Amino acid sequence: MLDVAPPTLHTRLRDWVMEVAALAQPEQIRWCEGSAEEFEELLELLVDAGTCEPLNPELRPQSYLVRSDPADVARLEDRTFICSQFEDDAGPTNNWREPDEMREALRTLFDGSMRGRTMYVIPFSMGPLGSPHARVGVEITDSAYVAVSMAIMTRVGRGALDALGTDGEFVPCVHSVGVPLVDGVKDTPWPCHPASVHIAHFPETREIWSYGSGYGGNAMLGKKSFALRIASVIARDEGWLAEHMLLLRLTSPEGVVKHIAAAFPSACGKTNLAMLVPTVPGWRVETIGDDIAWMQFGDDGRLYAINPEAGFFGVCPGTSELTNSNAMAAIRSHAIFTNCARTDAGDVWWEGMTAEVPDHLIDWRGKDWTPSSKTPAAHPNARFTVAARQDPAIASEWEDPAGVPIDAILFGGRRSTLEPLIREAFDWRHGVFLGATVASEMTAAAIGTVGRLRRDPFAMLPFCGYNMGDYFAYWLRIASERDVAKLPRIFYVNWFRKGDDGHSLWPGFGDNSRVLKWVFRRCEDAADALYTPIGWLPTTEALDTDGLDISADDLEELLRVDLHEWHDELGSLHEHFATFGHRLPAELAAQLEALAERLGA
Ligand code: O2Y
Ligand code: MN
Repeated sequence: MLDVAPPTLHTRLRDWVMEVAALAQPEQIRWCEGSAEEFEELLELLVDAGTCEPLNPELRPQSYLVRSDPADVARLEDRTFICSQFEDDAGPTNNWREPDEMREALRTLFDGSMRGRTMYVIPFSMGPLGSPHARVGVEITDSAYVAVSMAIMTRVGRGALDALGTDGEFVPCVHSVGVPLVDGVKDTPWPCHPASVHIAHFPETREIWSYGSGYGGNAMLGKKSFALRIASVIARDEGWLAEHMLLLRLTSPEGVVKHIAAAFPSACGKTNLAMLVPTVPGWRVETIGDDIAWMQFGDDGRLYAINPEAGFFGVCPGTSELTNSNAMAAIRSHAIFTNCARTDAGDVWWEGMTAEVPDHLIDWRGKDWTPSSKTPAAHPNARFTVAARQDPAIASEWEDPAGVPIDAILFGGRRSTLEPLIREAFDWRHGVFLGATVASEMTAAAIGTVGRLRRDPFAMLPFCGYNMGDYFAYWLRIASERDVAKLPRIFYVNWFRKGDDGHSLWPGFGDNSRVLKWVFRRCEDAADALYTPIGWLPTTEALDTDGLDISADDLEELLRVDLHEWHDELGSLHEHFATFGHRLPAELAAQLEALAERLGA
């Protein structure tokens, strides 16, 4: 095995790297430094291997298209495991595996799994370098595609090693595509081993092992695996929060700034909201983050948040100048596209990108495609990977080491019925109840039947590294341990309600700024609201609909609380809470009873 001198005196890190190398038996080890030259070199390797295809530099400078194996296209929740010592500590919403058994299985899988390949060692920081809230991880991978993706999505190299010093804590993350190059096996553009995928998390020892998939959240281990699953455990133990939330900065026409965190299940438009261009005159939205927030209480009793990531791994289909012009500007150059279609001119294309559909494309599988084709040109989970600094709406404070103070937290999901456009929780505990009951109708990005309602508490169902009942209790404890007057206000939004005939009642996108304006004014105690059994709702006058093409009937329907439908919902909520058994906090059961009482049930 070809080895180079490790660029660190951190003995534990060096020993661990050699241990993994002894197991996986790579041909060579390469420590990543995170430089531009290294990035270029890895991309060249990927082009030579047929993994990456350069796009036309005149249309999409310094950008590449990647096609994954058609069997490796999304996060795999049923192959994702929480390996806590006790099953009850993983809880009913996670796939639990006994840690020793999983270690044994992983030892077998990883034994020689990197033969004939380069083993990349990627030291990375989640959070701005120098921030007291940042944490270091080290990912070992045999995928150059993962190495370049991590270089965009995190802060890789010297800075992370310096933050570690000689004995700092790091989260070890091991990844292999699971295709050793032995016995004449020829490499493929997207090596993977779909039949044996394992994404295993060990919350007590804070380790991550991922095998068999090279795609997104399965392989870029800084993102969902570290920044959510493992970080949620670290956060619980240390008194902070690791959440599946976007972060945005909202400035009013008077120049007053508020920061909003929002948790929506996958495929509910977090990136679009984080990059929103307001239609309400005088208001401005800037992005802090589009997917993950780490939040800690400051000495002043307020909650401060950082975005631990450095890039966006955004979904392409549906992204356009109309739905997210900031994302479109961000990906104009220096972007990696995965599973998009390619135009004859050498650019990328996906469903919803332009009103006009090209006459001919090469689809995400590499096949000829025309508008009469029966399958989509781009995979529904096709993604762009791009540095956050390329977003024209990125806030100047997005890397503030201290984080930004949070004024409001939004929960939400995709529901075509029942859920009004916006409601405000009565208080923090009621807000936790709203978070605990988040539900969304499923789309292609998540596992399951499209259209079926899935409860996704706090949008953390696939990402909470411990028992969700304990997670609820942890959120509830904040109300007794903190000055509630300084806590963010909590809201629940639904952009997706439909009328009886199936038409969307709310235009969404830029017009969501109208809802943000009401949230902002509520935080100033300057907007009217109506008391209802499910929370405070805007009066129709309090919601700014100036210049909006919406009928009075549709507006009324958007804000209607149908007591019969809510009665029916109680059964589903009881069933949901029953999942958590004795770990469900009594306070949440009481919140449900109180709701039933308010509904007159
Ligand atoms: O399939 C994947 O690996 C992508 S999933 C994803 C990507 C970016 C942000 N969020 C998500 C998610 O599933 O929540
Ligand atoms: Mn997400």
